[in-house]
Amino acid sequence: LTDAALVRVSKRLSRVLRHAPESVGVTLDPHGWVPVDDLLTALARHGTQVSREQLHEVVADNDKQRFALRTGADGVTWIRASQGHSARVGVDLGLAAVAPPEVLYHGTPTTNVASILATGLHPGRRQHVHLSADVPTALTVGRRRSGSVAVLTVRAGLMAAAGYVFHRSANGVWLTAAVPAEFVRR
Ligand code: HQG
Repeated sequence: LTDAALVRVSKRLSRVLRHAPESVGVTLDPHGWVPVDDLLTALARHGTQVSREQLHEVVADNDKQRFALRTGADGVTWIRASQGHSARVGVDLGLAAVAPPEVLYHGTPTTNVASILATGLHPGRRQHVHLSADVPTALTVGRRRSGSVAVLTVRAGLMAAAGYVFHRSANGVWLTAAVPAEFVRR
């Protein structure tokens, strides 16, 4: 596939596997997985022809390793998004609670900063607040939306000590339900 096609299919997969499986008529299992063959059949029925080999290429080449594949003992291969799901899709990724590093980072358009400092980080339409392990990654996340980006520091160690739970997705994104304002620093 061309680079443009890889991105196009990746975006389509993100939409289906994170936000709208019903848009192509597939159902995710409770942990977010769907059999690859079911997904490819459904995509083809909705105008996106992707072969099994091409799907594997999209997964392997993906810049953020957004998708995970798993083959069961019965030989059936399943796929899911490793993170980023909408709350309304309601999947349980089954990730263990992990002790976070002392600080994590959150990149966001500067226009959000005042509100975040006042009310904390909310998951919005997603299941979790997404946090980055390093500043460059947080900058990349924040830049998706606007030119002017702020990187906020989250006192993850203090949060964990206070009983808040953190997970790390298979592709290294830190996830937590919400971050109260007292743990956010500019
Ligand atoms: C903001 C990408 C005002 C928050 C990335 C963010 C990530 C507030 C936006 C993943 C707020 C939600 C998620 C408050 C939060 N006031 N704004 N109180 N609380 N916000 O897209 O973290 O490329 O749901 O700062 O790499 O930007 O799609 O979250 O700007 O891992 O794979 O509300 O998406 O991954 O936006 O990004 P999002 P996010 P992919």
